[in-house]
Amino acid sequence: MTRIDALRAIYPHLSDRVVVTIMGAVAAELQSIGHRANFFYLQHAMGLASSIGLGIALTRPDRQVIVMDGDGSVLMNLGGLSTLARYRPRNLIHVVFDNESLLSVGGFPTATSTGTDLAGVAAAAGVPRTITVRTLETFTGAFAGALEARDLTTIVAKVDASGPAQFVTDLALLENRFQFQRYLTGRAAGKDEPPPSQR
Ligand SMILES: Cc1ncc(C[n+]2csc(CCOP(=O)(O)OP(=O)(O)O)c2C)c(N)n1
Repeated sequence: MTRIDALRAIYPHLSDRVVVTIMGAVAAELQSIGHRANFFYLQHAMGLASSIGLGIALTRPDRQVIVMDGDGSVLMNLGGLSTLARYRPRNLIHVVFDNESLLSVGGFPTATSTGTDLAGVAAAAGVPRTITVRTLETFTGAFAGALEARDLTTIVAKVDASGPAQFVTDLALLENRFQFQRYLTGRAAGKDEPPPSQR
């Protein structure tokens, strides 16, 4: 399974949900399919996409939050899994694209290539629903199941260590941030904004 195929398969489900990705290949690939105001690509902070997602999920229980992570990023902050489990946001789905590699910086092998089982780690941390999938069919099935279950779910999707030809896009970090913030607060571009004193 390639990550871009997996992203294409679930893309129709992302239109009315909050999406947070880690930086690098997954961000570039999702953007290449089509950026939306409800997508936030967390730059630089490996391991913290799930923490941003957790904060949004807890403060916006009315929204479903999808976090898209990489194995190297999750491995850099394994404690993020126990924090997720501790608060158990039922409106958060954590997708970890596990290519067993730090692909975005040259493809160095990660610990999942030598046996670390991230779904097992998530389960041991207390995440109530975890699954590892290796095919597009099982991935889309697991994603649909998680949407329906309405409980904290970690889906580890084993994907090929292949990625986009380039990582640079014309969406600047601050532009993404302000657009996403407006989306979250219901002040999408084009809508009238109240003066700061009335917010
Ligand atoms: C704290 C931190 N350390 C290092 C980097 C440099 N860096 C950017 S992307 C990346 C690899 C990410 O690996 P993974 O999460 O497995 O995703 P992949 O690139 O394989 O899709 C690294 C090391 C960073 N952005 N932040």
